[in-house]
Amino acid sequence: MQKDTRLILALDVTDKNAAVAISKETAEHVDAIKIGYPLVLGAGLDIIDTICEFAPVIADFKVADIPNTNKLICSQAFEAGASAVIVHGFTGRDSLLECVKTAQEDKGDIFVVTEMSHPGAIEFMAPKALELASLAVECKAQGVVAPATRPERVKQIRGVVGGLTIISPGVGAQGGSAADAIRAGADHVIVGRTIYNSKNPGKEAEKIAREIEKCR
Ligand code: OMP
Repeated sequence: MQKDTRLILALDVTDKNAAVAISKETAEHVDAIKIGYPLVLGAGLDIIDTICEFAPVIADFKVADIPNTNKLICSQAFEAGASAVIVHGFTGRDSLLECVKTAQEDKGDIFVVTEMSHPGAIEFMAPKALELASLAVECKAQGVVAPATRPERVKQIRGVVGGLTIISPGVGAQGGSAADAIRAGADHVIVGRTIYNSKNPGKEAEKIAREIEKCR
């Protein structure tokens, strides 16, 4: 993934035409577009290939199963055109290693969720987040997902993952700030509702990209 605008669009709309229109409007301001269950279930897996025309696609399937099932899910995502897949690490080393192996075979990347950005992540994920970050390093994942809603945690996670890529959701609608997340050590911020619910998604994406640019 290019580290150009450092902005990733979370395209959580469910309608194909809306997804294409928003991608077209925002493409010049984003480094990647993240697609998850809302859009794939609404528009079908082929939507990954359609959106690839505008930017590299990260398939956010939060893969969390036994190694063989993980392999099957990741290879479907890469075959559909995804450049990267987001997976969970809490299922353990064998499950995560299978994702990384599949990604290497398919020339893609794996991002591992550490501590999620919503309040509920404090219950079960926070106590294990640094271990999950460490597991991502040991398994040779490309990067991790860390919460923009808690920049201090992004900083701690950066301390664990060294040079791995950190992508950071929770900006805008969840209360986090793009500049704070970048200053704390995120490589890219992930923004969904603030962009796709805006009257002018292109302008909104440009505004956030400018905010990021200023804190370089
Ligand atoms: P907005 O809150 O609308 O900006 O969207 C955030 C996007 O990031 C959504 O697609 C979430 O599913 C995703 N996300 C989080 O919000 N928090 C996390 O901890 C992890 C993710 C993710 O893996 O992308």
